[in-house]
Amino acid sequence: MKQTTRRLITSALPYVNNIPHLGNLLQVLSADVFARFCRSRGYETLYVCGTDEYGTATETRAAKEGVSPKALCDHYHAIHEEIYKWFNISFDYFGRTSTPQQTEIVQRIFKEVDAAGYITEKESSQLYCPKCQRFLADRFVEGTCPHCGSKDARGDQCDACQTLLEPTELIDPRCGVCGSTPVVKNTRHLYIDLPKALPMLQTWMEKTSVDGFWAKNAVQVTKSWIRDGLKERCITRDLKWGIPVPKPGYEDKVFYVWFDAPIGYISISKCAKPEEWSSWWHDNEKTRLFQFIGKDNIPFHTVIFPATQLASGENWTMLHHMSSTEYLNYEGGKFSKSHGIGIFGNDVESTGIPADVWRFWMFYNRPEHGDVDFTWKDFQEKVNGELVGNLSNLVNRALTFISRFFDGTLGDGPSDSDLMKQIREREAEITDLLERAEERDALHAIFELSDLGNKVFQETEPWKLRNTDPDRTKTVLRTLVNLIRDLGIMVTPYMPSTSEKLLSMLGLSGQNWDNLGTEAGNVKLGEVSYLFTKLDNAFVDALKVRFSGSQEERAATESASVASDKKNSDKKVNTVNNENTEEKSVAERFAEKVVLKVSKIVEVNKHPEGDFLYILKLDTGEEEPRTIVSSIVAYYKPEELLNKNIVLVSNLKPANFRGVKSYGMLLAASDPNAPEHTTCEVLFADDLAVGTTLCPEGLSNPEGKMFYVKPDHFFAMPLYTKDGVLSVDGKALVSANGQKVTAKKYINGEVG
Ligand code: B3M
Ligand code: ZN
Repeated sequence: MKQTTRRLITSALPYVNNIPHLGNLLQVLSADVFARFCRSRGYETLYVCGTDEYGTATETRAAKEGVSPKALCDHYHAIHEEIYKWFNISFDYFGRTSTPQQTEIVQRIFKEVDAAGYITEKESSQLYCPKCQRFLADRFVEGTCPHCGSKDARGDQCDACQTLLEPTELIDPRCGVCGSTPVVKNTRHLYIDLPKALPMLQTWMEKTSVDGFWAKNAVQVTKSWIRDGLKERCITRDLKWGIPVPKPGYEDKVFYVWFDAPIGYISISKCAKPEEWSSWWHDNEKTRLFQFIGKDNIPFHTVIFPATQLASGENWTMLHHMSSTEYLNYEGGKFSKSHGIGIFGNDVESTGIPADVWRFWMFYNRPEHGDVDFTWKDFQEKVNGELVGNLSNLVNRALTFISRFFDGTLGDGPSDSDLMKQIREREAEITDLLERAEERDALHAIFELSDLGNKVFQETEPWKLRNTDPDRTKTVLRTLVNLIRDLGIMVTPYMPSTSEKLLSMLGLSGQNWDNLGTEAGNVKLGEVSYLFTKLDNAFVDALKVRFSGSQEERAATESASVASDKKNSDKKVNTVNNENTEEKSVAERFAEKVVLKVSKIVEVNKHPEGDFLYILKLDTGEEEPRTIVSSIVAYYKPEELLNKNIVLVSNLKPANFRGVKSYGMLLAASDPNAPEHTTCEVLFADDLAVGTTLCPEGLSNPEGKMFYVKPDHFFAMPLYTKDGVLSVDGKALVSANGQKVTAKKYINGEVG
């Protein structure tokens, strides 16, 4: 049914240089469910999101890695895109904030707000690094904590004693980038006058609280912000990576990232719809703005951004529905990238668990009413209990029965009207819940309906009834077909691939929300197969270990699972290529990500703490020798290694092996058919000069490969020896003048 209002949907713009973990993924996923629901229900829908790229964090990180902020953003933006694609997020557009459109709209809004008298100026003193020639953001000043004496305190806080600090309180402060001593300097900044905007804001809020719908936490946080009194908020920063402030005297400054980020929703819409964006964003009649964020972002979306919009004097589309979730934690703690704890977007794929299963768990447990803890035990229980035991079971039992005893078709005839009435009533409730984006409750209600289907099947005992009352049997089964079809439609937003599979078993396509509760008619079943498989204990236990440790531990255990990872990655590469022929090939990705360099072993020592580990010193042709740790003691004596040339993965993320840091890994082949860790042949490259780099045949290393490749990514590459030649995905790895590396023992082997 074509709806009269339309839906403008946004999910919080993720910081570009954070790899999102499951908790961060909640927002894009939640908005995706809502967008898919809206499309199925007949709303004109625009779902936009993109990376939030400006600010101190990006600028400092880029400086530390020695690349431009733009290059850093390009790199991470691509990673985000890949992750969301894997999760099947149906953005209408996934953009970024570092665009000319963003600059234009941010500057325009600022000028309007300034002209309307909502901008003030203030002078303050701030730490300045004379060497870097820049003011230092609080958290990029380091020094000694005045309270506990910890030497690693930051300008905003001391992690050791948890005290909040002012940067000028630090003893012996140093610049977080270059280490030199900063000085105190005066600087002027611009502020947005929120107290002055308050009356406008309150008038708007009274209206939205009637028309719109805000999550409880959003209402509470916003109320307490206003009750505590709004303050003027600084909207400029002394940085280079940001949007220039178009005001005389502020040529060296840029806007604070939180001033520009929410405006990103608007500029990204402009990138998505260069012609129509303005009609989406200047319309409070027909357009409803639904925003999906985490609770820590509430005041920026309910106070500061709306105040900016109102102060600009334009008739902006304003927030209508605020869906702000609580936190998702991991096994009783926090996700931590640096400690390798928890599941991050870029390693979910390697678990081999389909995206729909992850999506199911996320929504079934969406933290709508309080914080939620991801535990592997709960994951296993919910998947096995609900997905397999409830939904998949109903579909399989009922459809297999119809296939077997009715040849896949029940013919025209009635369904059970009482039961249909019950089903329709529940569906109306589910629709209402989804209209308000109460996705968790709606999904629970969907599974309750599925449960009802199982009960009906069980109580009817069609396997007996078909002999005594075949007509009644068909009537009940037709009702179940209607119900299964409806479940197929209702899970579309949550599990799009599963929905497609389910509906195709019924021989149906092109179904949408309007079909709910109608007669499916005389369907002819296609092939019936299982929707999901059970997660067994051993599998889940292994994953739990894998995601619990430090990255170092992960790197070490991952090298043991090269073989199985490789099989997965082969599959994954094929499906990706089928879906999108423009996708980069594996060899291209390899060339882009991995640096292989011929290096000479100049020193071999046993690791004092590790029986199987050598500490090798390498000449890589660079100025400094390189240390790596290699677990090949069992296979080679020191004299068999000394002065030999090997192939080094030279940009592998450094990892600790029992206290010794390893800056890379040498390549060795093994017999793919032998048990793990029983065969090993180091790939010697004595014919190749030290410093030679290797690249897949026909490709060249794009210049400036300055990033580390993560062990997960590296070990997912299908690297092996084929007819004796070191190859990746069917392409030999060769030097610029065509030299190859060969294996003597494992002619067709695995390489890791
Ligand atoms: N980038 C914070 C975050 O990723 C911030 C959101 C911006 S929304 C306009 O959690
Ligand atoms: Zn400095």
